[in-house]
Amino acid sequence: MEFNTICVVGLGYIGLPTAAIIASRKKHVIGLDVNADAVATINQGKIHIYEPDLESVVRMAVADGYLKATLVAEPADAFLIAVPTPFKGDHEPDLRYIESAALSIAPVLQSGNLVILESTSPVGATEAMAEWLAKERPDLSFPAAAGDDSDIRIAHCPERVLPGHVLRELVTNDRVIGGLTARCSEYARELYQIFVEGNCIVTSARTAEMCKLTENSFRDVNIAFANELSMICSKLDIDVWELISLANLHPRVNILQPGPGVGGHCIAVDPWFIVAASPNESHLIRQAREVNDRKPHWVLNEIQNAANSVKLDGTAAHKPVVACLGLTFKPDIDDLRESPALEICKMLCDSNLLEVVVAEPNITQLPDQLLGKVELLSPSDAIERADVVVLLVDHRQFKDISRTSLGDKKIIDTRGLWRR
Ligand code: SAJ
Repeated sequence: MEFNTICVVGLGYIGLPTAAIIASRKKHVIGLDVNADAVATINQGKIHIYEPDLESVVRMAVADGYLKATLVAEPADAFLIAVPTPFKGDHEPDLRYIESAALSIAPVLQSGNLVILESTSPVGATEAMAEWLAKERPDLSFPAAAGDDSDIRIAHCPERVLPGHVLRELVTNDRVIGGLTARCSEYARELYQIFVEGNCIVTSARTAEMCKLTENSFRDVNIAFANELSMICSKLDIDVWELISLANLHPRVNILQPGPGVGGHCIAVDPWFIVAASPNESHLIRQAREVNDRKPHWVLNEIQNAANSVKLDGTAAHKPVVACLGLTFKPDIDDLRESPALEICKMLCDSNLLEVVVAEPNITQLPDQLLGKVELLSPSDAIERADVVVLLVDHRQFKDISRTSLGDKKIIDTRGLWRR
C-alpha cells in the first residue's frame, strides 16, 4: 500500500507533531481541524501550542509544501484521528469528538483507505467509530461485515508520547497497533513505519485500547502510592523524598514522586475509562484516582494552616500573602489542563481569606479563572511579597532559588525541590 497523502484530524498536542513528522518524511499531509485560528496559524508555518522544537519542524514542512492545514476534509490515502476524549457526567467517556471527526471524513472516504484512531479511547471505541463510518457510507464495505476484504481498513494505534519530549518519542517509542482485522493491522503497520523507529507490534483493537488505558492507570496508581506516603510522612515527620529514594534502592522497588496532585489530560482522565467499563472490578484504580484528586485539598489545608500561623505570629498585619510558584500541570510546559496547581490557586482565591500572587514563567497571561483575582509576578517579586511560599511546579526557573533567600517565610514545597 502506498501512502502518499495522509490526513491528520485534530491538530493539537498529538495531531500537530504527528502531522509535522510525517510531512518531514516527504509525505503530503493534510491537517484537518475545526479551529480556524489554529488552521491559519499553521498555514503561516507557526504553531498555536507549545512543544520544544515543534515550530521549526512545522515551519519547514509548510514551507516545503508537505503540510497544509484545512477546515474541510479532503481525500487522502490514510486518515489519522487525534482528537480529545474527555469524560462527561460521572466520569463516563465522552466520544463526541471522535464521532464528529468520523462524520467529517466520511464524505471523502474512498475504497482502499485506512482510518486510524489514535485518541486514547475506552474499549470498543474503534468498533464504534467503524460503525459510525459504515452508517454514513453504505456504498463502502467495512471490517465488521467484510472482514479482511473490506474497502475501508480500520485500526487503533494509541499515542504514547510524553509532552515536552513529543518529537523524539513519536519516532523512538514502540507502537501498539490494533487492527479490526489482520489486514487492517498490516496496513496500519506500514503507515507507522514511515516515521517510527521503535517496534510496531500488532494486536487486536480492544487490546490496544486497553493497553493505553493500562499504561496511564499504572502510572496513576504508582503516583497515588507516593502521594499517600507523602501525607503519612507529613504526619510522622519523615522526609518522604528521602524515604522514597531509600526504598527505591531496593532492586524491585520503583516508587514515583509525590506532588500537589495529578494533572494533564491523560493520567487524570484515562483510568476513569476503565472504571466506567468495569466499575465492580476497578477498586484499586478508582481509589488511586480518588487519592490523587484529594491531594490538592490536602495541600490547600497545609497552606491555610501555614497562613494561620503567620497571623498568630503577629508578623502580618494584613491578609497573609501566599505566593504560588507554578500553575501548569507539570514542569517546563505551558499546559494548564487539569492542573492541580491551578486548582489549588483557584481554591485559595475562592477562600477570600488570603492574598494570592502567582509566578508562572511559562505563561504571559493568567487563565480566565484567575483573572482579576491574583497578580502574575516574576518569581523573585512573588517571593518578596509573600508570607507563605508554595512551590507547586518544579520548573527549572525555581530550582535555583536558594532556601536561604526565602528567609523565615513559611514554605510549602509540594515537589521536594528545596529539600535541605
Ligand atoms: N506526576 C507526579 N509524580 C510523578 C510523575 C508524574 O506527581 O512521579 C504528575 C505530574 O506532575 C503530572 C501528572 O502526574 O501532574 C502527569 O504527568 P506525567 O509526566 O506522568 O504524564 P503526562 O500526562 O504528561 O503523559 C502521560 C504519559 N504516560 C505514561 O507515562 C504512562 C505519556 O507517555 C502518554 O502519552 C500521555 O500520558 C498520554 O497522552 O496519554
